[in-house]
Amino acid sequence: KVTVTINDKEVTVPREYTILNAAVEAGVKIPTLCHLDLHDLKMVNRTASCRVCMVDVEGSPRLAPACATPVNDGMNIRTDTMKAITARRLSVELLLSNHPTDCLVCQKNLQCELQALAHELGIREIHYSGERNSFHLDTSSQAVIKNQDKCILCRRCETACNAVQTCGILSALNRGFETTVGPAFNLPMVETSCTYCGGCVAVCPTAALTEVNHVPKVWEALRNPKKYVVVQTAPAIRVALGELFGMKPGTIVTGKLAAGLRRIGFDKVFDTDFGADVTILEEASELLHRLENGGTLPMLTSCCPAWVSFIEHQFPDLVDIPSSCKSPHIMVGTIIKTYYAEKHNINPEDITVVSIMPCVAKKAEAARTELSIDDHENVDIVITTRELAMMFKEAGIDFDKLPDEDYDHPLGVTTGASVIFGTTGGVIEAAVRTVHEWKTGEELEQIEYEQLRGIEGLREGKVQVNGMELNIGIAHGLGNARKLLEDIRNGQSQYHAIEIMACPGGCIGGGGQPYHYGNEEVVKARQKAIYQEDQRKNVRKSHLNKEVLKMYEEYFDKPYSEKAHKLLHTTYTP
Ligand code: HC1
Ligand code: SF4
Repeated sequence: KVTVTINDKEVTVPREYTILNAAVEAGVKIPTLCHLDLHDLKMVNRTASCRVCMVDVEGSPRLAPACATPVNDGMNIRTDTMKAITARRLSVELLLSNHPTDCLVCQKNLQCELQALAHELGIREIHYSGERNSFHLDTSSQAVIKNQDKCILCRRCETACNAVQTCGILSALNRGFETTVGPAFNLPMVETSCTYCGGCVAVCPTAALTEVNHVPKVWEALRNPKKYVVVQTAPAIRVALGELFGMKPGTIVTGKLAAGLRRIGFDKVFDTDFGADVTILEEASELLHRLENGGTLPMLTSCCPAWVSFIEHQFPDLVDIPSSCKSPHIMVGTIIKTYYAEKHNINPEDITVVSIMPCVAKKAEAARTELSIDDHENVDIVITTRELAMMFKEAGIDFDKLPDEDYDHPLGVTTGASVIFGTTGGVIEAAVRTVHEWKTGEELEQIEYEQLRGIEGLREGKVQVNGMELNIGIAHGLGNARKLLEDIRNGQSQYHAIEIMACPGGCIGGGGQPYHYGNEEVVKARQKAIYQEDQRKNVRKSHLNKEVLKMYEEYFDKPYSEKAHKLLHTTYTP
C-alpha cells in the first residue's frame, strides 16, 4: 500500500493504483474522456490520448495524465491548480475546435460526454477556429451509423471491438490531422465482418458511433390506421429503461413499460419472454435429441445475433453446432404473424411487429431474409431501449407516474425462466430447469443454479440431470466466446452445452441499453434486478407456461415437431 495526498486529502491505496484510481478513493473527481475501466468485465481503455485528466504532481515540472500515472508513496497531487485547469480546458477546447457544433440536433444531445465536459468546464467560446475534418457519413448498415466527423480519437471503440470482442473491425487510419478510426481502407461497415454487437456504440463518448434511428418508422406505423401494430419487449429492457427517467440502476419497471407502450398507441403489448419460453422448449428438445442420438456436441445457444454473425464470419466450419432455434423475438414475430393472426383472423400483411431490444444487432437480425416467412419479415422494426425512451419523452409520457399494467394475453404470459435470458448464464439456466424436469419427471426443488451465475467472462458449471452430469460452458464478450470455439475446433471442448452472449454482462449490458459510461456497477445492478424479477414470478419454468402449452396444442403439436421446425428454426450461412 502507498499513501498519497490529493487536494489535501490523504488516502492509502494499493501500489498498482493510478492517480485517477486514488482520486476516486479521495472523493476527488478528475474528468476524463478516453478512460474506461470496467474491471470485472475486462474492458479497460488506457490510451491516455485525450489529455483531459492532467494533474499537478509536487516536484514535477510537467503535468501528469492521472489515468496513466502510477501512484508513489508520499506523492502530493493537486487537480485544481491554474496550470492543471488551463491544460484541461485547452485539451477540451482543441477537441471542440475540430468538432461539429450541431449539438441541438445530434443523436447524443444531452448524452454526450464531450458536451457534458464542456459544460462542466464552463466553456462558452470555442477558440482556435480553423479547418475541420470532413469524412463520409457511413449509413451503409441497418444497425450502426458511423460519423467520423464526431470522433475525438479516444480509441474506446477500438478497445471494445478488438480487445473485448476480438472482431478487429476498427483501427486508426491515416496520419496527423487526417487521423480517424474506421475499418481497413475505410470500407463501409456493411462490407466488413462487423457483427453489429454495438460494443463500440456503447462506449463511444460522442455521436461518432450510434445506432440507426428507427423511431420515425414506429411513429409512421402507429399513425397508419390500416396497421395492427404489435410491440414486444426483451427481458433486459425492464431492468434498465428506468435509468433514462432518473431512476436508480436496477429499478424494475415492467408494469410501467407495458402501460407506457399502451399509451403511445400499440394495439397489443406482448413480451419477448413468451418467445424465450418457446425457445427453451425447442432448445431443450434439441439438446436432448442431440444427447440421445449422438448429435453434434456441444450445442451452442443461438439467441444473440451478434454472436451468430461472429461464428458465421470467423468460424464458418462450425456453423452446424449452434442450436437451430430462431431467437426469441424472431419467434414471437413468427408466432404473431401465423398462430395469432390465424386465430384472430387478421391478415399478416396488415400487422407490424415492433421489437424493443437492448441490442443494436437485433436491427440487422430482423432484416435477415432467411428468417422471414412467406416473404414477409417476422419483425418489422427494432428499436433500442434508448430509442423507446425518446418516444416516451416525445409523447409527453410522465414515466414515473404511470401505473403498473399487465402485458396482453396470450403472448404476454411469461415465466421467471424467460426473464433470466436477459443476463449472462440465464438462457442455459432456464434450459436446465426444463431439461431436468422433463428427464426426471420430478419437480425441481432448487431451481436457482448458482454454479451458472456470475459476471466472470468465462464460466463453467456442472449440473446433474437424472444421473447424468452435464458440463455447461458460459461466455459473454466475443473474445471469451472465441476461446471456447477454438477449443471446439481443436477437439478439446468438454462441454455438452454452451451459452454465448456477445455483450459483456449479456443483454443487460447490450449496445442499445442506457449508456453506463464505464460504470460496471450499473450492469451488476441490472443483473440483480433480473434475478429478483424471476423470484417475483409465480411460474418459473418455461415448460409450465400455460399459454405456451396451449399454443403447442392448438398449432405446433409439440416441441421440435415438423411445424415447429419449419417456423421456429433456421439455418446459418458460413
Ligand atoms: Fe436478449 Fe433474447 S435475451 S437475445 O439478450 O434471447 O437483445 O434482453 O430479447 O430475442 O428473450 C436481447 C435480451 C432478447 C432474444 C430473449
Ligand atoms: Fe466492432 Fe461490434 Fe462495433 Fe462492429 S459493432 S465495429 S464488431 S464493436
